Amino acid sequence: MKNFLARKNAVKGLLSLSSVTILIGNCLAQLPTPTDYLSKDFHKGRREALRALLPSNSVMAVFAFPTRNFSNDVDYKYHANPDLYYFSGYTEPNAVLLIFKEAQKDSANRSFNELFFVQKKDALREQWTGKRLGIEGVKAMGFSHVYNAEDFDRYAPNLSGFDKVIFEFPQDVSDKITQSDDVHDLINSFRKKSAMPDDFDDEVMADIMSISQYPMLLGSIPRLTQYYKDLAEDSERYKRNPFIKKVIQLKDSTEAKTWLKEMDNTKWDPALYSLYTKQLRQIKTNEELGLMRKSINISALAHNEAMKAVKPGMSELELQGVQEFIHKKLGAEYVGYPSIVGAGANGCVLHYIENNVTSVGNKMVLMDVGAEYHGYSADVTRTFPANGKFTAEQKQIYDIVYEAQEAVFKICKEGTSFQEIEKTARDVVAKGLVKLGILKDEKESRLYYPHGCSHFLGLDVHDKGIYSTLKENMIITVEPGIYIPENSNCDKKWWGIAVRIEDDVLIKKDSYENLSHLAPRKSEDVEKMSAQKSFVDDLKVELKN
Ligand SMILES: [Mn+2]
Repeated sequence: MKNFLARKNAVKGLLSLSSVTILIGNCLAQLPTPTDYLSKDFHKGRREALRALLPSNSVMAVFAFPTRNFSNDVDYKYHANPDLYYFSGYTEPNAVLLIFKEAQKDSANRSFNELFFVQKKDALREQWTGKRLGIEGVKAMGFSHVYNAEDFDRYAPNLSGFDKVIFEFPQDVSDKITQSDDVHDLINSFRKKSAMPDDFDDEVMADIMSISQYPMLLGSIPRLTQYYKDLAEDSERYKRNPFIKKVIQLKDSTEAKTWLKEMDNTKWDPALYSLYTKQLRQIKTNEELGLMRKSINISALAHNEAMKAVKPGMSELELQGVQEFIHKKLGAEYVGYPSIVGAGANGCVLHYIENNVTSVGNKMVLMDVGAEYHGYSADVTRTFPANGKFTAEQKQIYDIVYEAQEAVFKICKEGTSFQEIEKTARDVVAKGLVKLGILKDEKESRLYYPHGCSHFLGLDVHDKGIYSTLKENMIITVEPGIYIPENSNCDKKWWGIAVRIEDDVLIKKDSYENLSHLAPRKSEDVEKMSAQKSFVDDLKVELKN
């Protein structure tokens, strides 16, 4: 498909508006589409919860993500900013939502506490890239004051009078030269309207202003100053930032307090944006839990089909395809992250996504694959032998990882700290590796278990949240692993064995629920699943030369 919209001005006159409208009307005949999206009330409730957190006389801006180029005139499929989706349900680019703490008045003396600038309707573009909601469509989503994004510069109020202007600019923003309403332009107008100094570096400031959220970092001033000295050596942007210049000269905690206070008084605040979105998104509402259950069930069922399908002659890509086919069959629009399918030692590469081995042989296959359903991501890993039977060595390693998971499950409940979780998993793995003679000292466990055990899960696969103690209705992963690369300093028989088992856990007051339980975890249950017939067993598709 050649997208002539790249040259829109030259062709715009070729089609009359009315004929295009009729064409689109015909294209959008009433075929069934999903009906289980988040409700208007959910999004409104999230905005109200945010407003309750906002300090007095403040405004928070949530920008749409930019579109991203794939190559030439083709873009990647658009992925919405999870924060904007969370607060509004809107999933189009070229938009910014302003949420005010207190009610404001418009020129007609009508009161509002939200302003939403959205992508404008454009019949010609809609013929190519699909329906846009436009102002009326977004009003129907529960917003009273909605405008076209191209009017942001002209119509949005002056924001410089607020005590706090809370925001986060998306990553990877670039100026689209044919557009005046892309996120690049919206950010420029926003900076102007909030009187943000030209040299205000939002990313460096987001880092440094978040420090007060990590009391541990402030425990040792020499460590803190050294950390930023190192960063300033590597990065010009860190080096020239006035707050960084100060932090690397801090002598004691009294000076640190003055420095923190100075930062807290800064009007433009990306750190509060990060804090509030973490505080809200880490606790799942019932509606969100419903979608999480779907994405996780879909992923677990897809893992089962991969276990049934696997054969030594299969490729990594083929297994990826089996699993992603099930995602799509069950309605998941995306994967939550690029699928990881690693046979044998490829499993040791933690984010291996090449998946280009043409025949997995008699190795184990590590599949870390999760669906995204209506924005909510699963994150599930299973490791299984391609020939259906674990070897003695594979099973010994597998069972240590399984035991580490079991030990963590036992403490998954409100009040447990992430530190306890990490320590519990690492202790089991370290002891197991010493017992098998793979490690001499438990302290060296990072050699074969180099990552953490748990992270938040939700709209992002590594979801926003505060890593202190577990609370009811958080969802976290539990994913210990053991990876023994070729040529490791241990008996050869262990080389190339890589195992990760990853489940998604809902935290309750006194217990937990394993949301990914539909996919077997025990080694003998994995073997049983593998022995079942697969829907691809009889599939005959061959590429003839
Ligand atoms: Mn994970």
